[in-house]
Amino acid sequence: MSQDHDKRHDDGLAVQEARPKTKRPPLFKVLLLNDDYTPMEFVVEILETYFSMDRSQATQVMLQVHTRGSGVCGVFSRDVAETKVEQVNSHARQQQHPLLCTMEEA
Ligand code: TYC
Repeated sequence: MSQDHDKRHDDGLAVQEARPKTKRPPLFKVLLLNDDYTPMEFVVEILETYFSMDRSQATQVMLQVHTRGSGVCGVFSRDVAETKVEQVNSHARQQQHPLLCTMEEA
């Protein structure tokens, strides 16, 4: 029998177990983009409805998008971010607003 794996003839070396190589799944920022036509009130309602913001938070984020060009609605797992983007864009299109929602890795 090989002595390499025989614990009775162990040479005293401790062997470090390999760390399980798991990576935390990436997170995604969901962003709203500014445009010249979507009414401010519609954007505020989007932020309340799909991102659970109260009116004052929603108004702040809407104004950030309006003045800076874009703003973060929230940070989510890939699946949740994709669903929010889809829901917001489809709702905006139904109401014939050009509002764009997008996502990027956080
Ligand atoms: N710029 C738009 C307006 O003046 C308002 C607006 C805000 C549009 C945020 C899009 O994501 C947006 N009516």
